[in-house]
This record gives sequence, structure tokens and C-alpha cells, in this order.
Amino acid sequence: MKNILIVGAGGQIGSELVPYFRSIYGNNNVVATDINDKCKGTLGDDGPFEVLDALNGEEFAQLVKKYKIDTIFNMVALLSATGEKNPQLAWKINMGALMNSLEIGRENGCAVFTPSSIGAFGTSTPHDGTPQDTVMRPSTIYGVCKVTGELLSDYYHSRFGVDTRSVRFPGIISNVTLPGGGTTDYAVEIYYAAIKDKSFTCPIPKDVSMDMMYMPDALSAMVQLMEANPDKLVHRNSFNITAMHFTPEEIFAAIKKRIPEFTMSYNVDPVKEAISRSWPNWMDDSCAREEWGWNPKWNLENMTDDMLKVIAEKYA
Ligand code: AKB
Repeated sequence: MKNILIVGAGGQIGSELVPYFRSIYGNNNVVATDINDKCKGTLGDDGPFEVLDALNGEEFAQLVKKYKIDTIFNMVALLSATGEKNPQLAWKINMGALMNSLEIGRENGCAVFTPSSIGAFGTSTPHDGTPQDTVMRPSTIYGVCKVTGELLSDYYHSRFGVDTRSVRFPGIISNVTLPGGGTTDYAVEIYYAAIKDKSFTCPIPKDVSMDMMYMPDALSAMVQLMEANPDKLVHRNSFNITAMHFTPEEIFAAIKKRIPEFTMSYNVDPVKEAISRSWPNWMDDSCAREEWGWNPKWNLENMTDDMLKVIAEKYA
């Protein structure tokens, strides 16, 4: 990767991907774009920023040419819970941004990374040790878009030779930009609530386990996969990757150990309950480990120490 375009740079992952990539590839070689120019403030002035609606193929293609881009990171998505409120819009945005990324990638010889998700799985998928290659019949529009995206990306690779690669992200936990509209968002919100209010109302049932990952592992996964030797890749779109899995009760206990006065109650959101119960309890990510050396560094314990420290400093 030499000249990188990040589409949807103002989101939870994009806002940390931009400075991380700039520290590796150089400020001027990482072009941040977003539909919203307000996120420019968060991203800083270290490198180029352009306002871009990813659904506008002409403007998207012009930027790829202007900056001689060789790799596109398409981080645009309406997440699982928001998607259920407006499925037509979710399809339009999620698939529109992906199709433009793939087509523009094909026309300009770019590699394309688009994250998939645990949301690509459904109730009929084996929930424990979810295999890399298994049944994928999701019950959300977000999941339908993710499965379609995986198939399309593999198609663009086999049919047109586009270097498409992707991972199935679990819930991503971070402390810079809040996620919005996801089913796993509770695992971020709980840390802010612990510091600010010393209490949290959880929308996910106490016994539901989901895969999760701390942002630093998610960032290095993207570099590791995109820099991997293609000859070693048996799979491409997409790799199961996980770093930890826990239930609300388990993350609560980890925080309470550090903040004894912290309390949690439940007000289960039926949409999030149905979604979370349809997703894996934990995935088998051995293919990612074998094919490109995936090896996460963060678990519930060291992540909890770090999250509480950083958020406490923010609100000190
Ligand atoms: C969501 O909850 O929708 C996302 C995801 C797991 O893809 N965080």
C-alpha cells in the first residue's frame, strides 16, 4: 500500500484508522474522506481531507485519480440496529458504497478492503466455534448486505483480478469516536457510563455472548491482512477474526472489580436481543491465524484497564 483512500473516515473505525495509517504510510499518502466535513476537526490537519458522498461514483473516481490511489478502504455502513429501522436506506448506502469501491477499484487497479462482520451470520449458523466456512443466513438487512458484499468482493477478485480482502469484525471497542446504531455498542457505552454515572442500563440480555475486539487489534489486523503475501491466502472475503468474547455479566464483573460502586440493570431492547441471539457466541479464527498471522494482543482484562484509564482522563 502506498496511496490510500479511506471512505467514511469520520466513523468509529475510520477516525482511528486515519492517524494510524498516516503514522505508517506518511501523512500525505493517506486521504481521508467523509460525507460530513465536521469530522475534519477530529481527524486533524496532518494530511489531505476531502468531502465525499461514497454514492457519487464520479466524484469518488476523480479523487482516486487525483491522488493516484492504489488501495481503497471502504468504511461506509449503516450498522445492524439502525439498518432495521430503514432497511431500504441501509441497502442503498451499504451496497452503493461497496459497488462504487469495487468498480472504481477495478477501473483504476486498486486493492479494496471492506469490513464484513459477525452480522453476516444468522440463527442457523453454529454459534460456538463458528467455522470460517459455514451456513450464512442472516436475519438483518445489515447481515444481508455483508454476505452480499463478501460474495461480490470474491467475484471481483476471481472475475476481474481486483485485490479484494476483508475480515469479519466482531464488536469493536474504542475510546475516540463512539459507534452508532450497532448491536455491540453497549460494550463501549458501558465504560463511559462506569466513569461518568457509576451505573449502566444494558440493552442486551445478560446471558448473550458476542465476539469483541479492542481497536488497536482491529487497526493492526487491517494492515497485516492488506500487506500479507497473496500466495498464502486461501480465503479472501472474509476472514473470521476475534480477540475475546463475553456476556454483559462478564464485562460488568470486569469493570466492577476496578470500580466497586458500579451498578448495572437491564432494559432489554427486543430488536437488539433478536439480533444478538442470532450472532455467534464465539468464532473460530484459525484460518486468519494460519493464512496471515492474526494474533490479537488485547483481552477483556487489559482492555478494561486501558479503557477506564483513557476515559477517566477525558472526563477528569
Ligand atoms: C454492529 O453491532 O452492528 C456492528 C457489528 C458487529 O458489525 N458493531
